[in-house]
Amino acid sequence: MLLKLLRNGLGYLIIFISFFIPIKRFSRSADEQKCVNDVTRNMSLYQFQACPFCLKTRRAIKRLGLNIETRNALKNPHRADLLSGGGEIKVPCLRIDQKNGTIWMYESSEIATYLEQQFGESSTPCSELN
Ligand SMILES: N[C@@H](CCC(=O)N[C@@H](CS)C(=O)NCC(=O)O)C(=O)O
Repeated sequence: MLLKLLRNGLGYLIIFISFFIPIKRFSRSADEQKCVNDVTRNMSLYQFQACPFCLKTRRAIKRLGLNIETRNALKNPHRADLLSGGGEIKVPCLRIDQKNGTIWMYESSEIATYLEQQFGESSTPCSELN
């Protein structure tokens, strides 16, 4: 209980500090943004508000200008979905719904790298993929 309080307190302290650390946003044209929004409509981030790894992932999402829905994994139905779909209650987890199935991607670094490769500066423009 005390450990949980301390962990949450520390998490919120990190969120507070990060509020003062600016994020250099990646910018793209309106058409390109629309295309990216269409792609990210099939993604959602299972997370806890006060989790530092989730904060790191949310900052990566913000920096890349992505509209990815965040889902509170402390509460159902999201918690139950994460467990049944991904296999464990660990956050952050990026859910990617595709025609041929759903990918549950754990690990903040892996998620950040994936999003950077898909939507970052060196990625293939979204409009050229279709
Ligand atoms: N190496 C993982 C660490 C993730 C992690 O430890 N997440 C914690 C929350 S900060 C968690 O999900 N713990 C399970 C729980 O609290 O039930 C990452 O970078 O994503």
